[in-house]
Amino acid sequence: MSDLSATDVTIAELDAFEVEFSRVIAPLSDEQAIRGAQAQFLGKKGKVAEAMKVLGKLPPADRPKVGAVANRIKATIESEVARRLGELAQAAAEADLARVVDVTLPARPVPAGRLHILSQVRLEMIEIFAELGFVVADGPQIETDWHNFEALALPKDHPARDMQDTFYVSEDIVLRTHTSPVQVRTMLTQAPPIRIVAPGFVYRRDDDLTHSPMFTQIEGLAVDEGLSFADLKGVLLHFVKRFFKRDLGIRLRPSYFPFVEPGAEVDMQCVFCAGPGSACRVCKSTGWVEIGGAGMVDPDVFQHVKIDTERYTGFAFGMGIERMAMLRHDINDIKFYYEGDVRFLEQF
Ligand code: 2NM
Repeated sequence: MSDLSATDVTIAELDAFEVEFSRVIAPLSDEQAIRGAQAQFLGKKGKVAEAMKVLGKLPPADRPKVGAVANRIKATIESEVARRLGELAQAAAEADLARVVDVTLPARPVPAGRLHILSQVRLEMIEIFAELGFVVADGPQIETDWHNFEALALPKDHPARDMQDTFYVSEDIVLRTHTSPVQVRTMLTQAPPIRIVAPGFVYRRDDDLTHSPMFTQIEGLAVDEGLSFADLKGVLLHFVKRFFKRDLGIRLRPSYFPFVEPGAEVDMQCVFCAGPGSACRVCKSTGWVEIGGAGMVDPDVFQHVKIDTERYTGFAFGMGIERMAMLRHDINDIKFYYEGDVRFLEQF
């Protein structure tokens, strides 16, 4: 042992502080105690300072080496103090948070939105017609009298104008009573062959249990060479089977629409009952329910939009989206569509 120099002894002593300090600080768990331990080693009268008092007695050449060891020990102790104080602060913050927020609670459910049932049904209807080559056409809801009536062979004095009580914006401007003006605009701007569906809001001065002043329609139009009533029936039959996912039949009853000739009302077999004989509120036990109107475009309409009546024929049809959604989802009152009651809406 006698060959250990004073320098070696001092360095060994300083090195021992590092181990000693970690033993001292390990069980401490409050800031004051940790600061105390720090002072005990690094303070003015601390262990490191005490050990360094011998520095003046060591050979001058050894002093930088001893100083470097002392600095290393100081740095180690300081960083250990900082690390432990950081841990304490973090634990305190977490404890604080836990008092206010129970982080183990399950998250509050975020209510998922969805498309309105009328939008869902509209998109499904569009999809089915798209499979048959129809594309969506769009137009203004505030229309000229000409696009909504005149071009559809409904002059101002025509009695059929009463069929659709109209909201007038001014003498020549109306809220469209059907989406047919979209067909008119398409025929004015596109050459046949035409295959379009026009979905959207329409307006009529009606307001009772089965009528709303604003409702949604989808109308279809095909114009080409050689189109016949059979093509119309084929499109409607395909639509009904696809939409209701059942092998239902349709029938076309002669009826009057001013812009088609011949015109027909479209019935389909009742989705709710087994036909005549069973007491059914939907079809009144006839086995058939009306779903819309249709017909061959009247040559008068083609003349208004300058389509060659010698070359082209066309068929058109129209359905109410509210009605199709009612039949599809067993909804029995149109008011549900417009009330915005989530108990209704979230069923779909
Ligand atoms: C219906 C019924 C019958 C129809 C006719 C036309 C047009 F513009 F081509 F003349 N568009 N829509 C039509 C025909 C609509 O809805 C009940």
